[in-house]
Amino acid sequence: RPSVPSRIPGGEPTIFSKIIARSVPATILYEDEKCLVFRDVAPQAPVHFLVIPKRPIPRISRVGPQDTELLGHLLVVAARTAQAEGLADGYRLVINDGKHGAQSVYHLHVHVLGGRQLGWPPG
Ligand code: D5M
Repeated sequence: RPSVPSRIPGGEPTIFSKIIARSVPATILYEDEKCLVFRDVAPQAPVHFLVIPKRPIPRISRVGPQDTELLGHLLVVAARTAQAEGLADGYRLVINDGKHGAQSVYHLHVHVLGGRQLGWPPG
């Protein structure tokens, strides 16, 4: 069958599945049974890492009530890792969704950006 490009919304697998499987390298900051945290390969701030569920939910607009606990866990891990990264002056969490949100990898991920003064509003 034809291969499914990872950029197709809902298509699998993405590059993040390969990072979870360790077939693509990444700088991993934290891992547990439900999630993985690694540095963004194209950092937009001095500290920029991603928190992803191991289960490949494609995007935030596809979540349901069954995902409530997992989504809470991702945010708690994001905050704990931000603290471990020394972001005591604050930071920003971002979830891009779909075309207008400029999502490029269709495996849900929380961006954590910090280490400099961020602007508002985002572009
Ligand atoms: O963000 C997707 C993010 O994923 C973007 O900031 C680059 C990052 N990325 C893409 N490939 C890799 C690898 N291989 N390692 C680490 N980070 C990666 P989005 O919100 O979908 O636009």
